[in-house]
Amino acid sequence: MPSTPNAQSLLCALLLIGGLTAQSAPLLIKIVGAAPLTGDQAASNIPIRNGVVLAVEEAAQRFAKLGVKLEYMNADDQGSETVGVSVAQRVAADEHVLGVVGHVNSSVSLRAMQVYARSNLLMISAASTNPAITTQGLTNVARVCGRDDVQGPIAAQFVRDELGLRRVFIVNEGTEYGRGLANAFRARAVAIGLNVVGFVTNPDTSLTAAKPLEPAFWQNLAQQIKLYQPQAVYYGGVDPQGGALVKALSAAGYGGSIIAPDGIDTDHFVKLAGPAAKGVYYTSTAGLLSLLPNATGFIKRFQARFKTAPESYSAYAYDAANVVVEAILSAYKTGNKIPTRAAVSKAAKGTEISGVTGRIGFTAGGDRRIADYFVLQFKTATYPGVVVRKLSSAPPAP
Ligand code: ABU
Repeated sequence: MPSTPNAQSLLCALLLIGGLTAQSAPLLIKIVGAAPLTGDQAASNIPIRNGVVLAVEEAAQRFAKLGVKLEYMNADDQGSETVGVSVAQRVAADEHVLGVVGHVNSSVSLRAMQVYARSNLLMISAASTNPAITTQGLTNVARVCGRDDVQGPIAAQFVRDELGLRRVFIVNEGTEYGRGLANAFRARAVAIGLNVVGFVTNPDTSLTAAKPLEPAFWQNLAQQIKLYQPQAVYYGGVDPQGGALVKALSAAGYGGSIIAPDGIDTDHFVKLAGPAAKGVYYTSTAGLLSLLPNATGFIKRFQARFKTAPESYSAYAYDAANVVVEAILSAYKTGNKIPTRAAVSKAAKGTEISGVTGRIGFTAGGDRRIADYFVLQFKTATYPGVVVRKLSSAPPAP
């Protein structure tokens, strides 16, 4: 027969367990960096992820004073919608996670944010620019970058007003991001009298390294584009396909202008396009770090930590992570109480910080109240380009 512990020994055991728990398991909070960290977009997203790592490491001391261990957690979505959803499910299932900085690809953010919404887990993207991220009224979602319904029209306006061109050919990678930008560019282009001579959507919407498009696809496309004699080609998409397109256009002897969005605001694009990157224009919702008044210290600390220079969106990821940090701290009311995810999401929408990228505060939908937009050009085949235009804008009215 099993022996029955008496009340005194049971109490001792409970006290021992309680004591051990308090000593060996400090309260733990995790902040996640979600981005493509492997695959063909990894090179352009590791600098973004590192912005989150730096912010979390710097904030750890503030949490330690509260008896809380703050930890960074990686979430590699590979730039894939399906991987992104399963990664989001894993992240949401970890009760220690109180905030996600990410994702980067809008098509991934759009799906992952629905998973996070089920537990009201905060997601702040540094770089997902598709409008639908913040127009759905989710209380757990925000971003520190601008939007494609501003970015796309700016490019069309630039082509007409600054480059003085009329005949444009539009290509896009087929994702919500690329297609959305192409449509936004086309709508403004038509409205201001540009002649859209062609519009091609990539038939393969996979962005994963598992299914890269063959160089022949781009070579054929470049030849076809030339037949339409455009004065400008607008590309909506990210750098793997943008690099291939720009290279193919150059090889085909295309001599007109090329303009693309922030998906090519990466050193990786320049490496992929090679000498053909020279002269390419791009819009971005991320400013040049060298022009940001508060960036000097950030650049030094980033360089010291990762032995490489930050890219434009690294600073936005750093700021997004700091918004998460401030939201958790403000929701962390008293004592050893870990705030709920709902409390953190609510606090984030009301958080205001003076970040590396400027003043950050949010609309009810989660957009940055005032976002910056830039037109840049790779004057040489080196990253980053130089700013040729800048403007600031509130998000379009709902
Ligand atoms: N905005 C650059 C990252 C790509 C995307 O939004 O899908």
